[in-house]
Amino acid sequence: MEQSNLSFPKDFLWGTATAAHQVEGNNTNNNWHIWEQTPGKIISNHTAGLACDWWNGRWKEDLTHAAEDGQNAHRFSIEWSRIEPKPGKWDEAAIQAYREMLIGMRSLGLKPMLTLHHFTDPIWIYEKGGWENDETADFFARFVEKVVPAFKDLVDYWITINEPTVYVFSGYMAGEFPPGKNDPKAAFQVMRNMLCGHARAYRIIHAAQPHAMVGFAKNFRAMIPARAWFPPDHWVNDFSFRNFNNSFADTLMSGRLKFAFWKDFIPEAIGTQDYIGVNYYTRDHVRFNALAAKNLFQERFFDPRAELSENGFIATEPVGFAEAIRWAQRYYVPIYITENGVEDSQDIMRPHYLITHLFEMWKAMQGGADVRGYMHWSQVDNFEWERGWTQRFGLWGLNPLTQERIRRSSVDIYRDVCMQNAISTENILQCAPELQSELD
Ligand code: IFM
Repeated sequence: MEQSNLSFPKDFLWGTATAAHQVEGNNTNNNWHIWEQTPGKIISNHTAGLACDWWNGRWKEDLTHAAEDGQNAHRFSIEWSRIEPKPGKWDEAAIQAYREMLIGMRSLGLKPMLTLHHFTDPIWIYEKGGWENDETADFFARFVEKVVPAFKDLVDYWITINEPTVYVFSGYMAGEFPPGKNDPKAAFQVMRNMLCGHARAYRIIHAAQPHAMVGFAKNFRAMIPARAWFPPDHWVNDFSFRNFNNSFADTLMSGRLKFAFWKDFIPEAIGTQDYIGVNYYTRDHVRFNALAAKNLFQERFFDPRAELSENGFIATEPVGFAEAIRWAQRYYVPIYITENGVEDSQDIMRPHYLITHLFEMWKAMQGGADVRGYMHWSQVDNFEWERGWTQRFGLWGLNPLTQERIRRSSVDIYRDVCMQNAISTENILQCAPELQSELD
């Protein structure tokens, strides 16, 4: 094997990603708090509780680790319900606390990437019908009008909404997120309103900060028809792919929203992404099942040959990451990988997962993909939504009872990559020796 490192462009962003509700702790004024208090909604009735205790200042410890480990960026989110606890009432102390966090990040050498909405809504929004209510896009715009002037001297990269299709599917189809519905028409309405909210936020940010980079984070689910020779597998796969992967992002190009059986035209959404954020985890095989009417006749499973994560939530499928990047190129904007990672409390598969995925990203870039940054999910174990504390995505482990941080060996591997701005031959030999033949 040639002994040269696989390097990345100068100024490439290397970081980790987190989200307010998952790390801050004591976020008791949002819809997830209500959901967590409702028995049976979260595995083992876990709650976010103190989470990683960031609201009491422990972000300093985790972000110091990140900076010491060679990272130069951090993606995080602000909690709407803290900043606007009641309609139109602003908590200036909360805004100040986020300013301190941003100043801290920058002084550690971490470029902040700020997410405005990451799954949670203030209780007052939830009580007004959440994003099913057309007014929520206006409320969101008012929130964005407030926070952009407060943070714009410290932030250049903005993410309007994290994973809108996950929010829609999990909350309005699968019933796993609040409000726990199975109502495709409501799902369509939420998607529509989130697009309007995104478009409003995009324009507000640009009016205040013309040079800003504004986008949204798309959870791309790779999927392929289980039986290439069987047309019904293609039909259900394509239907699912269009709805889950294309619906939101395509509307930002054409203004045309097509979701399930409904359509709309949202002209104000056209051209509202300066980059696309890609969150990638795994890949499904999709097959037609005449008995699965409730699931729109589709059944999903992982490739039986793929390595599965601890709880079977993720199959290691780096090829799906290559597909995600190729898919993102269709929008002709720069690409930032805003999440990628695996749940693995013992850190057994993470090193291999990490290096094989970074290798796919590097290859895609050699082929012309304009990828400008990679944020690993996550810096430290945190609260995993409906899966509670059962899944551990951190480079660093966390004992939520004692708040002790545990350094996993993946920290050193990612550190090498970030510090060298390259995947080294040693990284490959150590974590994914099978890649050697490709390099030869
Ligand atoms: O923890 C989540 C994150 O909030 C959104 N993307 C997927 C991650 C892992 O489940």
